[in-house]
Amino acid sequence: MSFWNSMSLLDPKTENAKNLVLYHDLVLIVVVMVLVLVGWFLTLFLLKSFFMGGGMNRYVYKNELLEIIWTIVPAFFLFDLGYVSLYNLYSMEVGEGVQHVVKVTGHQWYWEYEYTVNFSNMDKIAQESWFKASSLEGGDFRSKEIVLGLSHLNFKGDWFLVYESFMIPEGSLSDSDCFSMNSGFRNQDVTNPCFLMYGYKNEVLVSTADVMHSWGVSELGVKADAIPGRTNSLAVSPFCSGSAFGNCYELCGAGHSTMPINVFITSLDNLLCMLKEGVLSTDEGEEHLKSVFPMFSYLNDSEMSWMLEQDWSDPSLLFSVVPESEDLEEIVIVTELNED
Ligand SMILES: [Cu+2]
Repeated sequence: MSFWNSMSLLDPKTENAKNLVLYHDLVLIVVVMVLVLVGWFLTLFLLKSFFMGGGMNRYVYKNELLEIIWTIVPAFFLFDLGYVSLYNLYSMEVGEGVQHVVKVTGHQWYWEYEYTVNFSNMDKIAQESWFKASSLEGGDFRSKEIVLGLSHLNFKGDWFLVYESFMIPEGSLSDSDCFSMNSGFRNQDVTNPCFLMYGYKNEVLVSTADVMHSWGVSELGVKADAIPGRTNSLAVSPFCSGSAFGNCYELCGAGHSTMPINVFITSLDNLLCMLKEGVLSTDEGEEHLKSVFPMFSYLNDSEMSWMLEQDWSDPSLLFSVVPESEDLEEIVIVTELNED
């Protein structure tokens, strides 16, 4: 994020962004060196009668060795810069070991993010730590924890979480605080950020539903054009958590300036929990949950707190949580679900 009076490049959050900053510094050093050298020669030759007298004829004109040197030395500089640049370019390739994939689709004028969420890789300890942290906020996450604990048994296969990310207009900006994901920055805050994880390789697939856009986040050192009929891929491996901000970098119409990018970088555990919670909070997720657990609405407080303490990795527990007063039909539904 750039602030007033920030004169330098942004703090890099990925190895690639760091390499780009270093490359910028390297080029700057070479440019200054060349400028000083050429400036010195220029002054020398323009004021030759003052500096050299008749030496110009004797040492410079038709001096083939000098000409060879001032042809080869710049060539070496260009070769070095080209080598480092190519090295950076190839290290940006996506390659193998991708841990998390986000599909980004550009629209006039907002971004859409899509994730594949798999409930079978549920980690109970990780989920618990997330909800303990969340409960600091003061909210009641008890029921959600139970729902999450149970859901991995029945949300089989891949679920696609798709949401849109709009810029928050100036009038509805809220102040940032340490729990919400709102940054509070004018023309930069969005309704829903893009979620990436640090310490792992994320792949961002960039495409568009209408005209050309460009998804770029300078702190992550990435930018890819969103071209109709094409999908471009980016590898992002952040080394720290936090927020990174970007923009659309391809003029895409009247609302081009109103589609900022907000990337929320968090740990693998937190990210999985947030995405799962996202799936559960969709209409389809809720509907599925109700169809799978019809007995949820019959539980009283003490039964809920008992459920909270159970280890839900054991599917046979589901038989016993159905209240005794419940009619047989409901129990049959739950039993059938557990047999397959
Ligand atoms: Cu644009």
